[in-house]
Amino acid sequence: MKITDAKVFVGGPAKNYVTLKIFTDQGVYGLGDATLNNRETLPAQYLQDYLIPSLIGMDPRNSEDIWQFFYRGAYFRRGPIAMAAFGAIDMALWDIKGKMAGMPVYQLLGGKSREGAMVYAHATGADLEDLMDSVAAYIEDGYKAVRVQCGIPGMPTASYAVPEEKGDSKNYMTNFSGIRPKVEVWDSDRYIRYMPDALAEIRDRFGPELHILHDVHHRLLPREAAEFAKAVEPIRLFWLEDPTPAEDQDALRLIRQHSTTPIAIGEVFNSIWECNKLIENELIDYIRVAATYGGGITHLKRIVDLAALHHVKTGFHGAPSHSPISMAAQAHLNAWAPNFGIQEYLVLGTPECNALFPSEHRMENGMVFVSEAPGLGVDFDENEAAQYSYQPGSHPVVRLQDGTLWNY
Ligand code: GCO
Ligand code: MG
Repeated sequence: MKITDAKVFVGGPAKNYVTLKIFTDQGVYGLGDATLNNRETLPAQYLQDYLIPSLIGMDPRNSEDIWQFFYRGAYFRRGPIAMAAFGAIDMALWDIKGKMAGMPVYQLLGGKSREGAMVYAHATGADLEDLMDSVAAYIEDGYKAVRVQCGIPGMPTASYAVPEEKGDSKNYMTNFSGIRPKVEVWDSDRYIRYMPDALAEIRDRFGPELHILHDVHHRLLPREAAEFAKAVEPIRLFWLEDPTPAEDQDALRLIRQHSTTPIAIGEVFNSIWECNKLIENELIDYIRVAATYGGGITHLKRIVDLAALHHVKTGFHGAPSHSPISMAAQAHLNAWAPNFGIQEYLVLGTPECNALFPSEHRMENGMVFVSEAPGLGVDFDENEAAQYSYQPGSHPVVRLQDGTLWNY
């Protein structure tokens, strides 16, 4: 069996999805997602210029060897661009493998460990009152877990994942359009003084059953993060996400020494080498690496297996920039993983998105039910794709009030 061709498409409804389609001499094709949010043209170019020429002629069934060929063959290893490109190839090869075997990918990983996988939605609001309405709406829809973010009184600008205007909450998406970054102004002290009480009010209003998650988005210093994690301990969060930037892994030790609040980290990691120490030292509770820029199913499975040895559960990144293809790859891992924790899930299902990526996966009552179709269980409509093209976008940058640049 041989790979005969591969094509890359960039674009989509309101998002630049990077979709890879690998063709074979047996008529079976595979799909992969290489969407690196706001840097989409780079993995696309990497695939086109460097990887696809070598891929043609290879036996698609040898997905492990092909992964090693590109990873080791790059010499300059890792990084989000390369790992997104390898990840897309890897997902497409698992898709082909499943289609050839006549089995959904989760069967090839070891079968189902559960029927449905719990997901969390993003509740948000310009203020706490709006956030409460947003949480209530998700509970009404059957969600068992919600991530909560809201505006902080006196904060100079709206900050991460928070709308500027009241009333703009459920299904709010950060607007990344335009190539020049928008500037947010941040004040950690204000945040630390306000947010623990706000989280306590949410717990009081919705009771002990709701799984409450909160994302600090890398904004705090280690000592501040330890103070914050300790202050929110009585609220019993499901997790506290990215309390500090993850480059300094010892920072997590300080947080651990001061609090038992569960910690989730890893959405910006690209490989096992960025989280093996955090996992082995049991400094985190949930690992958030995504199939998209974490090298696909082959590499993410290695991380999941290591995590399982250290009581670390999965909580894969699932921001709306991931296309339904990588969300499907993660749905298969979630169905299998003995140490599954939760899946981040944002409403992708606009009619335009469903038309571009017809999918067999089902979302019901805050749970994802994995597709039983052979392969990944998602298709890609090239006719639909023809109407879309790349639209430039950028993440905001963050400054402190005196102008100092901070972490987005
Ligand atoms: C999350 C993330 C995202 C990121 C986004 C950047 O927890 O979902 O923090 O919202 O900000 O993926 O592209
Ligand atoms: Mg996050």
